[in-house]
Formats: sequence, structure tokens, C-alpha cells
Amino acid sequence: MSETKVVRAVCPHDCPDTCSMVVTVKDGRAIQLKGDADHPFTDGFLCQKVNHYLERVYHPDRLKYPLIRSGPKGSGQFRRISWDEAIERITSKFSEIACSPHGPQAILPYSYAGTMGKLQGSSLDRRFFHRLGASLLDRTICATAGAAGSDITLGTRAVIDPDTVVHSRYIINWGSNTSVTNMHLWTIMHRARKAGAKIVTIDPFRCKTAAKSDWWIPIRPGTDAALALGMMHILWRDRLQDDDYLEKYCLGGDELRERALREYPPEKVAKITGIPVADIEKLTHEYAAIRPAFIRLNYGMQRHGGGGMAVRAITCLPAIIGAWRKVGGGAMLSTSKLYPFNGNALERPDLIRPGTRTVNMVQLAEALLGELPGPPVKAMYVYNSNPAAVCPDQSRVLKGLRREDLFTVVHEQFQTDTADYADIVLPATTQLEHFDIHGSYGHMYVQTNEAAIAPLYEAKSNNDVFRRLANKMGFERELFESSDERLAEEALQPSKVSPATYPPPQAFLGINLDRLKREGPIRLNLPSDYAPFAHGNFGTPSGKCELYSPLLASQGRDPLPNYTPPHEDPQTRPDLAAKYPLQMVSPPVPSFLNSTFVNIDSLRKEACEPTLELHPSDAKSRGIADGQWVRIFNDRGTFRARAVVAETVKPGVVVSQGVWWNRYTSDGVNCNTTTSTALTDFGAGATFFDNLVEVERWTPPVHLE
Ligand SMILES: Nc1nc2c(c(=O)[nH]1)N[C@H]1C(S)=C(S)[C@@H](COP(=O)(O)OP(=O)(O)OC[C@H]3O[C@@H](n4cnc5c(=O)[nH]c(N)nc54)[C@H](O)[C@@H]3O)O[C@H]1N2
Ligand SMILES: Nc1nc2c(c(=O)[nH]1)N[C@H]1C(S)=C(S)[C@@H](COP(=O)(O)OP(=O)(O)OC[C@H]3O[C@@H](n4cnc5c(=O)[nH]c(N)nc54)[C@H](O)[C@@H]3O)O[C@H]1N2
Ligand SMILES: [Mo]
Repeated sequence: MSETKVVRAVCPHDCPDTCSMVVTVKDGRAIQLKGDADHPFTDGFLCQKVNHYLERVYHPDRLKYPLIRSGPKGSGQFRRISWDEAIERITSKFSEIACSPHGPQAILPYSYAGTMGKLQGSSLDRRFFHRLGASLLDRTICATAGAAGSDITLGTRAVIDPDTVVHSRYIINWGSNTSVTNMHLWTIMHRARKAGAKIVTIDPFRCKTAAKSDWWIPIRPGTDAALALGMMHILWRDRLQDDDYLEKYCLGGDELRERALREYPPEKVAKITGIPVADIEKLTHEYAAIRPAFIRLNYGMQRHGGGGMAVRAITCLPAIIGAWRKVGGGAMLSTSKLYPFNGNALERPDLIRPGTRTVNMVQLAEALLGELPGPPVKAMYVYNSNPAAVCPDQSRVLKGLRREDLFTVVHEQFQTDTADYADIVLPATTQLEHFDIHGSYGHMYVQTNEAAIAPLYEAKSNNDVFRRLANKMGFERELFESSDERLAEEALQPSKVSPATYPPPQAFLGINLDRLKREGPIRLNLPSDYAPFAHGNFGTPSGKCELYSPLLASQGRDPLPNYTPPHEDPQTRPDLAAKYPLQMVSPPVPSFLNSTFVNIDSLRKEACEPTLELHPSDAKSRGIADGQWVRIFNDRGTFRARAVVAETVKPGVVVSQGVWWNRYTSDGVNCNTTTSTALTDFGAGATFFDNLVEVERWTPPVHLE
């Protein structure tokens, strides 16, 4: 008798949309996967990548068994071993290092957001490494600058209910390629447009969203804080501010007004940002006049030296004009802080040994090459991440990964660029093969992901591997024996430590695992038409929108928003720009999700090959024609791409889309050979788009022409 069932799942990928999916399973095999029409926000449609998810699950290249290296590091030569042997080798190596003079901090866990699931993303892994005494990892590769900048001003991430964007009438995509990276919000923006909204996109690159907007405002990379301060100047100069909102709900309006009026006149801001004065004036007047006004900020714009300040400055704007008052007005960086998941129960930070050092994941090159304080990294355990492709300063990351004395474990679904450098490779389950619970950073629904099928081959989930490792290490059973469902229940229990305004503690009221399994996606227990800051209610120490931050003042830092130039800014680093005059931005390509999906043939074909978009004037002065191969380089490294000569960028800016797998490029490296490990001003985040390069023609070997 053949048996067919339908299972509810959740897209696990690092994307604000966190789509609800339904999977049809026949005789234990998933035969269909589609969007779940019952999800109010994700609305039954999936992106082109996740529409191909079954191709990923049943891909012939799935890692099937544990492997041990049988050739030189990086050669990709492995032989099969049993799980027992793999666990034995890993735990005996970890024990040996822990007992050596270096101690357990010489072991480095390395993970990011391969899955956003609370359980397979950040639960038993943290418990295991905390219990082991391993180095801590500061997970800064994506969002920490913006998070820190927003926290200073608002005491949480800028947020409104994204469903209410349908009411917005002035929409600014500020460094957000919304139609690609947050497509369900884009459909809502589109509905707002049909009802009369104007859509503006501020972006150095004429990305898909900019191309589809009513107005594209090209800005010089890394100068958004200056634009925001210039807008404040005009708002106060022309008396467009909301004095009542400033008075009741903000701290430091007078001080900020002073600074904006004195230090950021439009002429100066035009020089910094490359935006004509008339456009800055027009943007500001429209922003102040048309209500509700909404700013979608995303993480692309904070990958610069001044990324924290940029987000801090932009998140002041809605308060100055009182945009938060109206449903559909305000700004949104992320909804993640609306979910009161009990991270402490899952991760058990109480197990961390006092004084344990923290390694910033952006500085993996430095960590592996022994340039950070503390013990050398002798072992690294990689899961949910592909650092050989996604990390900055790739040549040095790869040099570190090639170290003969480094013991590297990679738990993966596929033989990625990172897995090539492993000593032990472990096969991981996909989202259809394990249980999880999800929040979202782009909507307000909690969801559970049921395992639709049994693990394929010998794949194991992250948590199952940590259970086995912990057992073999002899760690306390009660720390690791909880089932994933039990962990999900713990995640939904409010933290004992009294939570502040954000996350709102009542958001999980009435939501439990039984209901989630029965009913599917459940909206957070927050009012419909949620407008969190309509009456102040900020998460800052003062409870106000801190235009002036007493905390920063007490730390001896600038208490007001200011413009921090990029590290590699032609205006402030003419010395560097003399050699490397072009600012390179390397944002995602629609067909991939960071480096995930690059190995799916249909999606890779769609993305074609690495490209470099440059302005006709920059191409001409270098003798480069559209479609020719070019070499992009700076002191850190070189990669190759095909030139796209177009007015999608302004002179002085180049764009290379997509984090390719190194093995699928012409020269075995990607754009991250040129990016730097310098950190942002706040949040110690990555500065991928703060990157000066030079470009020249390259004559490729015959087979590439
Ligand atoms: N298809 C797809 N979707 C994704 C991803 C993916 O890889 N592929 N990645 C996911 C992840 S991990 C994240 S963090 C989000 C990111 O989501 P977004 O932030 O929307 O993504 P990006 O394309 O990195 O950046 C958005 C835009 O910022 C622009 N930008 C760069 N520098 C500046 C600047 O200085 N100022 C301004 N104003 N704009 C600037 C870029 O040109 C880009 O068009 O997307 C998620 N969604
Ligand atoms: N130049 C440049 N570099 C960038 C960016 C950029 O825009 N430009 N974007 C940056 C950003 S925003 C981010 S967030 C980072 C992303 O960096 P990563 O989080 O490393 O992202 P991915 O490249 O998607 O790699 C995730 C890996 O996890 C694996 N995986 C998925 N599910 C599981 C699981 O359940 N278990 C295990 N063990 N593995 C699993 C996938 O197969 C995949 O190889 O990259 C950053 N790097
Ligand atoms: Mo990200």
C-alpha cells in the first residue's frame, strides 16, 4: 500500500522571509515542495532558489558518509569511515588539545546561518563548546554593526509590523535590495504602490529593486550617515520636524539639531555622498510631507567601516518627523527582537568558563594564522557555514586552512570549498530531515519544521552529532539528552531573567509546541497593526529614542550621530586610491543564498559566471569592453570576472554580484580574495563592501573565451 502525507516545513535559509512550505511525501520520499498558502506573510510562493530545494535534498553530490582526509590538505581526497570512528577521532583530538598546555580554547567552533532554526542553529552546539571550554565565536559576519547602531538609538532593532507596509505611502529602500533579498515584503510594497505609494531606493548599485523603483538615488558607498545628517539639516532648517514627538519621546533633539545644522549643510553632504543638492532637498521634503513614511534598511548598507553610525543616524529620522506615530510609518531593520525565544535555556551561557576568549568570525584569517591574542587555534569545527568562500581576506583564510597542524572538522550537506580542507567531513541532514522551530527576521510568525523524511544515507542533524560527541566526551547526560521537541518547548518558555521592553515578553503568550504542530504558523501575540514606537516605548535605558546617547558619552565616544568615512574611502585615503581607485561592492546574486545553492546546476547556470559591473567611463579609460574578462585586484588578492559595462553604477564604483564557490570560478578564488577583515565602528562587524580595488583587462586561457 503506498502512503502519501503532507508535512509542514520552514525554509531554513538566512533570509528575512522564512517561508512556510508544504512537502508532499510518498512512500518516504519527498515528491513535491511548495509554498504554504496558509502563511499570511509568505503567501504560498517561494523564491526561485528554494523552489529547487528538492534538487538540493536529492542531489547526487550530497555528502553521504563520514570521511577522513586521504590526500594533502585542500586536495579534496577522502575515504569513507564509520560514524563511530569519526566521533572517536574528533573527541580524542579535542581531548588531547584540551589537556595540552594550550587548553581547550585552542578549539574554535565556526558556524553561522546555514540554518536559521533555533535548534539546529544555536542550541546543543553552544552547550557542547561551552562545556568543552572552547573559544567563543563572535558571530559578526552579517548584522552586528546595524544591530548595534539601531540599539543605540532605539534600544532594539528598528521594527514595524511588515504587513502594515501596505499602508505606507513613501517607501525608501535604504541599502536594501528588497525585491531580491526580501521578496515577500516587496510584494507588499508593490501593493502599497498600487494604492499610491512612491518607492525610492538609495543604493550605489542599480540593483533589481532600484531598477523597479520610482526613483533610484545612487549614493557613494559607505556615506549614508552623511546623507541622513544632511536630511536632518533640511528638516530642522525648514521646520519640518515633529516637535511634539521630539519633546515627549526623544532624548537630545536640541543637541542633534545643533550638529546637523552646523556640520551637515547640503552642499557638504552632496560632496561626500555624490548626490546632487537638489536631490537631497527633494528627498527630504517628500519624506517629511508624505505619510506614512517607511524606511526599509537592510544589512547591505552596514558592511562599511562606519556601518554602525550609518544605521544609528538613519534610525533617528522617523523620530524627527514623527513617522513612528502612524501604522505603516517608521523603519525596519529586523523583526528578530520581537521573538522572546529563551536563548539562555537553549545555549546555556552559564557553562562558559570565566575569562574565555572570543574570536571574531570575520577575522578567521588572523585566528588561523596565529595573529590574535590567546592560544593558537589547533582545531576548528565548522558547521552551518562555508568560510572558505564567505570570509573576507580569502587568500589568508585558505592559507590558514592549509596548515598541516590544524585539525579541521566540517559538518556539511555538500563537499564545499571549506570541506575540501577538512580532516574529517561529516554528512548533515537538510531541513526535510530534521525537526526545528523558527522565528524570523522579516515577519511576525512562529513556525515549526517537521521532519518530512528520514535522514538520507548516514546524514545526521547538528544536534544529533553534538549529542554523540558529548556522550563520547563523558559530558553530563542531562545537558544533552533532551529531544529536539523538548528543546523547542524550552525555547518557548519565557526567560526567568526579567526581560526588558524588547523582546516584548507577552509575544509568546498562548503559543506552545502543540498549537504550532497542529495549526502551523502562529502570529506573535502582538496587536494587529502593531506600531511599536507610536507612543515612545523605546528599549533604550531612558525609554526614549536616544538621538543623544548618555551611554556613548559615558564611554567617551561621540554621543551624537556622525559620519564615519569608510576605511577605504578615496576621499580620506587618497594614498590608497592612487593605487586602487574603485570602490567595490559585492552583494548577493538572486540565484544564490550567500554561497548556498552555487552547486545546484540550474541555479548556477542562471547566474552564469562571476561578473564585474563598471561604468562606461571607467571601462573606457582602462580599455575594457563589455563582455571581456577582467582581473580585479588589490594588495590582498586577485579574482577574475567578466566585465559588464553599464550605467548600473556611478564612475568610481564597481559591483561583483554573488559569493561563488571557488571551484566554480576561472581561477579557484572568489571576490573575497579582495575584501578586508577590518571591522565596523560599532558591533565589530564585517566590512565586505568597504573595499578599494583596481581593474584591468585579462586575457584568459583559450577554454574560457
Ligand atoms: N537571493 C538572496 N537573498 C538573500 C541573500 C542572498 O544571498 N541571496 N542573503 C540573505 C542575507 S544573509 C542577508 S544579510 C540579506 C541582505 O539583504 P540586503 O541588505 O538587501 O542585501 P545586499 O544585496 O547585501 O545589500 C542591499 C543593497 O545595499 C547596497 N549597498 C552596498 N553598500 C551600500 C552603501 O554604502 N549604502 C547604501 N545605501 N547601499 C549600499 C548594495 O548595492 C545592495 O544592492 O539578504 C538575505 N537574502
Ligand atoms: N563578498 C561577500 N561576502 C559575503 C557576503 C556578501 O554579500 N559579499 N555576505 C555575507 C553574509 S550577509 C553572510 S550572512 C555570510 C553567510 O555565510 P554562511 O552562513 O557561511 O552562509 P552560506 O554560504 O550560505 O553557508 C552555509 C552553509 O551551511 C550549510 N548548512 C545548511 N544547513 C545545515 C545544517 O543543518 N547543518 C550543517 N552542518 N550545515 C548546514 C550549507 O550547506 C552551506 O554550505 O556571508 C557573508 N559573506
Ligand atoms: Mo547575512
